[in-house]
Amino acid sequence: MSVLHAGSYRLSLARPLIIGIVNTTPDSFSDGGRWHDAAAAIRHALQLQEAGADILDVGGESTRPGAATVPADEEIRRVLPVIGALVDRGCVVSIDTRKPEVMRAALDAGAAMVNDVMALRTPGALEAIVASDVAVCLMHMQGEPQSMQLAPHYADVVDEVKQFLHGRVQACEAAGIARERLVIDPGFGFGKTLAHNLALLKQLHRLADLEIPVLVGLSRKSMLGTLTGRSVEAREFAGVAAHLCAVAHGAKLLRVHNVTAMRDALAIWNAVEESRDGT
Ligand code: HH2
Repeated sequence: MSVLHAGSYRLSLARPLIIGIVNTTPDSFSDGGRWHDAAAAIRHALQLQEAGADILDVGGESTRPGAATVPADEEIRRVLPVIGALVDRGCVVSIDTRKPEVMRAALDAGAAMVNDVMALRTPGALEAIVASDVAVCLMHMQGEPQSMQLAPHYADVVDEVKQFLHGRVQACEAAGIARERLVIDPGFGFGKTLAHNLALLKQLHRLADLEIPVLVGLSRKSMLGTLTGRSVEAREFAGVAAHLCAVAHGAKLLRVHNVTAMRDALAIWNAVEESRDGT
């Protein structure tokens, strides 16, 4: 049974974990502006915790296609009060950032995990993590958020994503970050067409071969809108279905907006998985 090491926490992955999304941004594609004020973001995060989130992922910069970049000091100003308040209340907090300065500030404030859509490729990011004992999510992205959806191209998307993630795991291990701290993520929607996303979802078990826990984030993403015709706010059922597909193919951590819906779906999943033969 695998266990994720995240700071002082040891998180069992015997059952899939739920990561609740807490965006403190004015412009996120999914909930931009709703929790921009720190007090509102903290209230929202505590509701997600109450609903059953195992980890709260706090982000201060949108990574949606074409999003504007945010200076590090502004990102720190947005996330730090939220992280501090959640850590004080005993929550397991992840920081969603690609900037080493923001990582360091979040770790000082007690974050137990770093979720980096750049997989620690930003100069200084690996160094910011090595000295700590936090968990790290390494995500695959082709290109940069500004341009990634213009013309994504792969010869074999699953193979290329797997090779990339394997390389980043090796770089982390070589730098001294223990395997038990690592999580990998194919990065749904980050430089990928609908066909690429579907291939990755269907063949997610090929990433599980790397023997590092797999995280997926499909919540409210445009592929769900393309498949159902639903607006961003009305993609919850599709999101639950997509995340359960991912769990069936080996995903161990699910990054979602609607924790209640995911928790109910996992209650069914876990009951079926853990049921006896009926003999
Ligand atoms: N998706 C988003 C942001 N961070 N991190 C990981 N590991 N995996 C993902 O799929 C992922 C991520 C985009 O979603 P959201 O946070 O809702 O929107 P925005 O980036 O616009 O804030």
